[in-house]
Amino acid sequence: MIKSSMFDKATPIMIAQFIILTIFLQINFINSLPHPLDPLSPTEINKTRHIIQQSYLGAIPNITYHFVDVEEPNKNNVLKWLSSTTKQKPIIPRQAKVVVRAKDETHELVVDITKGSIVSDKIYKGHGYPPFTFNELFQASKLPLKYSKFKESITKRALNLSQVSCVPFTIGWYGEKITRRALKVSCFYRGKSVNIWARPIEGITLLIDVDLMKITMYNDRYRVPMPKAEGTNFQSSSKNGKIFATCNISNIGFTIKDHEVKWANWAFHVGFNARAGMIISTASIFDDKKQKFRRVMYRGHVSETFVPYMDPTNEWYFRTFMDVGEFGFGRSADSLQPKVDCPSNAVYMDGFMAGPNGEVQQVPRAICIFERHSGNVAWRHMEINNPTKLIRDGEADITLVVRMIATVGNYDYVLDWEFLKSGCIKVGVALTGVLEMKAVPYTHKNQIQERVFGTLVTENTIANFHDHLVTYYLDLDIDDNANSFINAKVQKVKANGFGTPRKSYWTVVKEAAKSEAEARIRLGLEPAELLIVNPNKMTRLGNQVGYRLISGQPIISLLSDDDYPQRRASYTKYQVWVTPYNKSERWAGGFYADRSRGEDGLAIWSQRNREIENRDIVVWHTIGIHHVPYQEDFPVMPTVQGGFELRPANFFESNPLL
Ligand SMILES: *[C@@H]1O[C@H](CO)[C@@H](O)[C@H](O)[C@H]1NC(C)=O
Ligand SMILES: *[C@@H]1O[C@H](CO)[C@@H](O)[C@H](O)[C@H]1NC(C)=O
Ligand SMILES: *[C@@H]1O[C@H](CO)[C@@H](O)[C@H](O)[C@H]1NC(C)=O
Ligand SMILES: *[C@@H]1O[C@H](CO)[C@@H](O)[C@H](O)[C@H]1NC(C)=O
Ligand SMILES: *[C@@H]1O[C@H](CO)[C@@H](O)[C@H](O)[C@H]1NC(C)=O
Ligand SMILES: [Cu+2]
Repeated sequence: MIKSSMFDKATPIMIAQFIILTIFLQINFINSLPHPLDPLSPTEINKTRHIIQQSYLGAIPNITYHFVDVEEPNKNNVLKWLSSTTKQKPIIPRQAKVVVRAKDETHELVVDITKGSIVSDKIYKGHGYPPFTFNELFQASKLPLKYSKFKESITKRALNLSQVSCVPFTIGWYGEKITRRALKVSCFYRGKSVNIWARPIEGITLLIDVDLMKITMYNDRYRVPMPKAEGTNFQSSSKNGKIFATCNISNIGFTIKDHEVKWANWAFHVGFNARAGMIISTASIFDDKKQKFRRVMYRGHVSETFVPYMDPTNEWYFRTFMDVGEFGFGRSADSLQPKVDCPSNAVYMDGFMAGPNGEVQQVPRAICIFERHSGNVAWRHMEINNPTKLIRDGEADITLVVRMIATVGNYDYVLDWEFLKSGCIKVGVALTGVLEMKAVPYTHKNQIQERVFGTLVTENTIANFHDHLVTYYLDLDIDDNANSFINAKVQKVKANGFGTPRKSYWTVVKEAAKSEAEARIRLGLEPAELLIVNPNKMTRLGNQVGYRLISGQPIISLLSDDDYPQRRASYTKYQVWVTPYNKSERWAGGFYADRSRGEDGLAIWSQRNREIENRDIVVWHTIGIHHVPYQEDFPVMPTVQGGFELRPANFFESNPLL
C-alpha cells in the first residue's frame, strides 16, 4: 500500500530533499568512527552506489536499488567493540547489504565501503521479490490514466479523469506459477474530497507487469454509485486544540551522541533503515547497587506486519499485505510534525535511505525522542500504622519515548519505544489513519441483502473487516547472551492437608523451554508468566535474573492454515516464538516477502526445533487487532492503542527507583 499523495508531489519533494541533503553533507563531512550498528550515513549510501556503478553492474542499463542497509555485523564483534576502550576496539568493516535488480534478475550484494569493493554477488533464484522502488510504484499508478479501456470505464461512470488517483497494491500469491513481478492498481475519485480512500472506483481490476511496466489484464465487472464527497474530509480548518499544550516542559536531561542515547539509568542506540524503520539496539540499564550498566536487549524492531482483508471477492481477495517486507516501514516513515506527532520538548533525528537509483534520500525528522510527563505515579505509599506520624512518599512517572510514524497507504502506525526508570520498556503501536473502503449501492443497512464484508460507515461505503498483526523481533540479552525462556504456568492446586478450610490456591510452575517447539505459545487461554532469564546469574537471594514479557491483547490470525496468505504469514498462528540467535533470521515473513510462498520465515526456521535453553535467544512477539470498523472510524479513525511491556523480574535486588 502506497503513499499516493506523495506521487503527485514527487518532483518538488525530491528537489527539496536534494537541496537539504547537499547542505547536510557539506556540514557533516567530518565524521568520527561510526558505531558498528549505525545506519549507513548519506556519504556511505552514496559511496555504496558509486562502488556498484563502477562494477560490471553499472554497465547494465537502468539497474534499480531495492534494498540498501548496513550488513549485519557479527554480534560478538559488536559486543567487543562496545566494551573495549577506543584504542583497543576491534576493526569492524563498514559493509552494506544491497539488493539490486538488473536484467530481470535479483542480485544480492555485499559491498565493503571502506575497501571500495563488492565482496559478494549472488543471484537470488528463490521465490519472492524485493520491495518495489518508488519509481516503479509511481509509474504503475499512472498507467491506468493513459489506458483507453480504463478511460472508457471512467467515462461510463460519468467521472472526470483529471480527478482520478490510482494506488498500486501488492498482490500476494495464490498458488499460481509466478514468473514476473506484478501489482494490481485500484483507482479513487478525488472530486471535492482530499480523502481518496473514501471514494473508491469499484468494480475494476488492473494487473500490471512491473518488469515490462505494462497493463497485462483489465477487467471492469460492475458499477456502483460513487460515495459522496461531503463529510469525507479529515483536515480541520483550524489547528486550535490539535496540538500538545504549549507550556514549556523542560527535559530532566538526555544526551544524544550520533545515534547513542543516554537518559536517566538507560543507554541505547537508535537506528533506522528502510525496512524496519526505527531500530533500538544495545539497550542497557545502570544498576546503582552494582555500579555498572547491565545488558537488557541487543536489538528490537518491527519484523513484519500482516494486514489481510476479509473480503474474498474478485476485486478484494488479494489484499493481504505484509507491509514491512513488501513496502517497508522506513520507506513509509513520515516527517514528524512538531507539537502534533511529538510534544514541544521533542528532539528529532533524520532518517536516510537509498532511492530507486541508489541515490541518498532523506526523511527529515523521521524519529523523535522526548521525555513524557504522563501525570502517572511511578510509585507511592501512604502509611497510617505508624504511631507518631502519617508517612507518605512517591514519585511522578517521567519516561523517555522514542517514536516514529509509518504511513503505509491509508493507515498510520505510531510506533513507540518507551523507557522507564523502573527498568520497564513499553512498546506501543497506535493505529490511526483512514480505513480501506469499498463502494456499495446501499445507503442504509436494511437495504443490504447480499453478504458484505464489513460495516456500513457512511452512505454507499463499507469499511471492510481486516487484521493488523504486528510482529516484533526482540533479541533480549538479559545480563549477557546466554538466556532461557520460561513459560511459567499459574496453576490451581487443591489445598489438601493444611488443616484449614481453604479448598484451593494457585502456584507458579516454572520450567525452561528446551527447544523451539516448547516456546510456541498462544496466549490468553491459561494464565502464564513469560520470562526470559539468565540461568547463570542469580540475585543475592538466589533468584534467576530475568525480564517478563507482558502482552497486551493477544491475537492470532483466524485464516485457515491452507489459505495462501496464511501460508505466507504462517508465523501469525502463535503470538510468541523463541529461536536461537542467528543474524540472518530477522524478518518473520521472510526476506523476499513480495509474492512469497511461505518458504522462508519464522515458522520455517522454527521447524528445525533447535535447542534454546541457556543460549543466545530471540523472542518474537505478535500484537494487533482484528479490526471491525465502526462509524466513528470514518472519515479518519481515532487512535487505537496497543502494545506490550518488558518488565524486570528479579533483575534488580529491589525497586530500582529508590
Ligand atoms: C557522491 O559520490 C560521487 C562519486 O563518488 C561524488 O562525485 C559525489 O560528490 C558524491 N555526492 C555527495 C552528495 O556526496
Ligand atoms: C532506461 O531508462 C531510461 C529513462 O527512464 C529510458 O529512456 C530507457 O529506455 C531505459 N532503458 C532500458 C534498457 O530499459
Ligand atoms: C474535469 O476537471 C477539470 C479540472 O478540474 C475541469 O477543468 C473540467 O472542466 C472537468 N470536466 C468535467 C467534464 O467535469
Ligand atoms: C517557552 O519557552 C520559550 C523559549 O524559552 C519562551 O519564549 C516562551 O515564552 C515559553 N512559553 C511559556 C508558555 O512559558
Ligand atoms: C542461520 O539461518 C539461516 C536461515 O535460516 C540458515 O540457512 C543457516 O544455516 C543458519 N545458521 C546457523 C549457524 O544455524
Ligand atoms: Cu484497521
